[in-house]
Amino acid sequence: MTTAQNNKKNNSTMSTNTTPAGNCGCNAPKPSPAYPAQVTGMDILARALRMVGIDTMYGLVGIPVTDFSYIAQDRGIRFIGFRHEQQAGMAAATHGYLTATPGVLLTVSSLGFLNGLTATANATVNCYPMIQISGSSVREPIDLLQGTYEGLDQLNIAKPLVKAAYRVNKPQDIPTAVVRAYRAAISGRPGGVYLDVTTPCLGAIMDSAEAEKLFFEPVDLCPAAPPAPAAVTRAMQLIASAKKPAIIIGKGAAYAKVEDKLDKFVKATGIPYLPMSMAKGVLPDNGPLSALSCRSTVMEESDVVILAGARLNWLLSRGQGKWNPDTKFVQLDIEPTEIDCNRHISAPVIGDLSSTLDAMLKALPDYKMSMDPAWVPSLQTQTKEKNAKFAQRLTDNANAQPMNHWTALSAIKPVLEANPDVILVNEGANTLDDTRDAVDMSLPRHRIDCATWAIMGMGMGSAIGAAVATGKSVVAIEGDSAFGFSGMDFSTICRFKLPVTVVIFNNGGIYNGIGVNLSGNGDPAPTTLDVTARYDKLGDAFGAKTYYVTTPSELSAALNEAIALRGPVLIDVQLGADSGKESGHIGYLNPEALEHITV
Ligand code: ADP
Ligand code: TPW
Ligand code: MG
Repeated sequence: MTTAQNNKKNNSTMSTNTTPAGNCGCNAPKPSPAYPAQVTGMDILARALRMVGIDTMYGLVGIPVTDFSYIAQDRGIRFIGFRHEQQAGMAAATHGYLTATPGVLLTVSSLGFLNGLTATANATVNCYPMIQISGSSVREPIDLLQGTYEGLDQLNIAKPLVKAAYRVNKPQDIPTAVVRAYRAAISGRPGGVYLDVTTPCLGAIMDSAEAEKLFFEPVDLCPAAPPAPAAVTRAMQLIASAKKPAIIIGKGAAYAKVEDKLDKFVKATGIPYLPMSMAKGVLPDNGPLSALSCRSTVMEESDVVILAGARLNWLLSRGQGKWNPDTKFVQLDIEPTEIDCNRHISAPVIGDLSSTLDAMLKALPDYKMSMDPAWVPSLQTQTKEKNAKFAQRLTDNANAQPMNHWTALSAIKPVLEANPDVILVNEGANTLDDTRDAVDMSLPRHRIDCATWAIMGMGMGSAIGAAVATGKSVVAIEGDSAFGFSGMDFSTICRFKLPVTVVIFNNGGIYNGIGVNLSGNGDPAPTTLDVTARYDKLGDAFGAKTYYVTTPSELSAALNEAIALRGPVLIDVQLGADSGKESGHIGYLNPEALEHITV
């Protein structure tokens, strides 16, 4: 009998009591007095997680967390087992982003911990709330470097990469540790939290009656953080004085679920908006006040820009470059240290966006806007022109053979726009940029991509997290290189029979498949993959419905069928190897030295 089975038999006391928090959903009968009155740290951990409302865990198990995963599953925590910890972490992060509660990742010690930590670090950078729980080995030989099993000083390695890191050494501390990790993940600016649980702590035994006293009902796990009234007044005065104002909506606004409040504010003031990539759809991309196609004009001409849950980071040229040096910024953010980090912010408003927008909406009747009446019409005219040009580009490429990115997207765009409730996951270089530009979003939190770090290798994990957290259909549009980072976890989509369609744009490489090996030694060029690879056969191996498509009409039919199927589907889209260009070439730093590079 495994420890987990043993546990199930002997230690039911913890799982059968009603919970103080009342939100764990365990409605089992009262414990029988015949049960041995002892529990392990693993029981306590499972119970503590349920008490704060955790109902799903993503992970990959082994020593020392296997038994814990069985216990947690038994106690009503859905366990989604992955093939690689990084992907389980991406799933947990996406779960956190979409639900505004921490996603949970479970890893084993040493390499499993490190594999998962990449995703927890990425979650921290992106302000997604998640908790990585990792088993760790016995501490004493780790600290003395005595070569213990999977010995690694995990807590200290995690610290610089996460929002907060804790270690729990004894079962008595587990409920407190879980609540602290939870609060750290979602309070203020959300982020990744590391919770180290040592093997002795997991395996320790306590009397149930004593353990029962450890649990408490945490009050207000994510408190509102209303802004200071003076900050709201300062911001409103500046906004009311603006001739050419604009709102930049970031994924912080998507996370905060403030679409209705933003909509009210935009409608009441008439101020146009511009979404960042993952904020597409918070307000409709093609709404009358959308300035999505006028990014340069906003940067060059707006006199007052409101940043709503968006950082002035590299994705907004750090407020430099094209930006008008006279533009004044209002920044609505929960994180005070974000203010002035790249550019002077005239009116910072620190608070949670929901409270902040409430305060701004309440103040609005006291102000009269001074917007130039020609500003919005000029953006609308420009939008029409830009969109017509863009549509022409899609039409011009619609029948190209072999297909290029635009051909494929001319087929995909109408299908996705006719299914607005499908969540779109997207990574790659050209595959990312072109899909983002081509597909209009009309619902919030329906676009998840490689985001702030522009990392490859979020695709399968994020698609799984999105499908599990929402129950919605997901379409992941992946470059062939991007897919390679997480491809094996397509099998996880299949094992859990998730409604996820993976569309792979195969142009045979990173950026494209026509790189040239300058040495002539016969090896592939650094950017070259395999344009003849049949990714659909990988899907066949795991029982997915698969398609190999070479024309836009095949692609459109396949995608429609796939979405209707609501199960695992892989569509291998054959592009030409010459489709796509290198992005972010650093040749401008030294044009002469790098001009011979052929990608
Ligand atoms: P994008 O990439 O879409 O521009 P960023 O990730 O750069 O978005 O910025 C998101 C911002 O939103 C962060 O500065 C973060 O502090 C902020 N944020 C996150 N949650 C909230 C919230 N509930 N209220 C206000 N600001 C928030
Ligand atoms: C973790 C560098 C940026 S974009 C990209 C790589 C490897 C792949 C682009 O090729 P793909 O798309 O996906 O086939 P397409 O349509 O342009 O051909 N390692 C990590 N992150 C990043 N960003 C890279 C490498 C990179
Ligand atoms: Mg490619």
